Amino acid sequence: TAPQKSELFGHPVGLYILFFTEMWERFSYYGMRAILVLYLVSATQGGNAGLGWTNAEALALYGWYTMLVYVASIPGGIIADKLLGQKKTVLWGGIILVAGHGILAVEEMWAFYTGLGLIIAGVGMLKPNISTMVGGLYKEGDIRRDKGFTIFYIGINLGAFLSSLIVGYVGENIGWHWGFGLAGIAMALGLLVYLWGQKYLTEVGNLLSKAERDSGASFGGMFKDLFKSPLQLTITAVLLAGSIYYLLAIDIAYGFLFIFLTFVTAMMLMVYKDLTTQVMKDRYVVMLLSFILVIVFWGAFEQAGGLMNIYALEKTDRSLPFSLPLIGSEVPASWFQSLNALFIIIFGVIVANFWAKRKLKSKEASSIFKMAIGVIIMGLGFVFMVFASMEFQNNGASAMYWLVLAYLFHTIGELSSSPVALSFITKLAPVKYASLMMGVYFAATGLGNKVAGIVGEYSSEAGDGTIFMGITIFTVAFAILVLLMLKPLKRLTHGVEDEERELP
Ligand code: LEU
Repeated sequence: TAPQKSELFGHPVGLYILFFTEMWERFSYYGMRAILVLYLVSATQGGNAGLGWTNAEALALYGWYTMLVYVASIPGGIIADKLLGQKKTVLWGGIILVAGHGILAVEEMWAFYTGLGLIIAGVGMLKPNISTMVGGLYKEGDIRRDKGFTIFYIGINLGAFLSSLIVGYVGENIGWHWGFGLAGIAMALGLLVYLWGQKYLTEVGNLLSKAERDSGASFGGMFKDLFKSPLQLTITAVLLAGSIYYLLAIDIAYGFLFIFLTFVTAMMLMVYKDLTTQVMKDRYVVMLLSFILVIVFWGAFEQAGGLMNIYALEKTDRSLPFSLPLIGSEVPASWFQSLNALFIIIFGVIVANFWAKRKLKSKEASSIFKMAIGVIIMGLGFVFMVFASMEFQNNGASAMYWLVLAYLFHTIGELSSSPVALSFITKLAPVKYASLMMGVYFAATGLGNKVAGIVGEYSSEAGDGTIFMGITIFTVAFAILVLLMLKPLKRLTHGVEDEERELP
């Protein structure tokens, strides 16, 4: 048989090629991210000199950067659908990323901004399209698809876990630019794996024929649809009013956000109109609705890097009864950031098996169900943070295990939601727009990040105990609402998951 067909541990070999490519890509992404803010705020003088920015300036750049990398997935998806196909777009994304991370090793301001720009473009081209390719390895109805995505997700977190420790250490102790350079080398390794593995990917990620790509709607006319019905008119009016208001209020960031949402709405309408059958249209609608769950999920979950990070630093008693080499007798606050990735590596397969078994027993295990349960488990994780806040009120510090328990619940929730969402998109998205839809999904996670930042900002007024409590109540209530609507939502999928089984 051809290499494409060969399997390893019950999955196509192509999965492992994508696994290691993405592992190195995430290694470079999260490694660079781990030292970015530290580099920005370090003094311009001294041994390991940084840029000497204020905390506020550094966090502002960080917020923009982490949102833009995911928003760039939309153009990245369009390039794949219309111009190159996913496979070649991933290749170019990888090359651009090697260049971007590599340039950051140069100690010059022009190099810094060029590097960031290239990384945004590179992630936008690579990340959504490599995810779509994972789905392409499995036939419709193959029960292994969800598990394949979980394996892929473990690769993501293996990269994230190792890099935050290794690049973090090199950046802080040897030099920031050595850390950035190391991220570049890691991405080069990913690129080599990808090139070497092409023979296992012959049937996935190829460009559709010109006739298929050019049929139906064109991007040129997409804005006309914004003004078609009273509902669309209302949505458009709100978006445009938002754009104008924020641009006039000189809050350029939010102004752009609204303009961007206007674009996305136009594109989504165009795609809807372009779909030819009611089944396709319904599946498309339920996919877009599931993105609301995605935004709620990441909007809560992403307190990890913000509020919970600061909580670990300022309000948690991190002292140990013994002393360890390198760190002494206090656990560094940043270590709590690695717990999520570590728990994913440990529990990934267990959670995926749990759901797969349920499915085989014909119990409820649809994607929407899993995602909603994931939101509930994640939301309940914040209850531990409420307890931690109460302990802090009484004792002036709270114990470390509250954070560990919270991250554990967050991770189990993530494993029930996030890889499932990736898989779900590849089941529902119309082939012609598969990459674009994945791009919109990642943009939704970027939006979730933004929401998390906004919620986090309120903690100084409301107190973090109240915020944690509020997040639990909102997320759990929202997910219950989704569960109540499970039947009609599932009807819209037209049984896309009913027939899943072990294919011969
Ligand atoms: N951990 C995920 C990743 O890097 C987060 C993403 C879905 C926003 O793939």
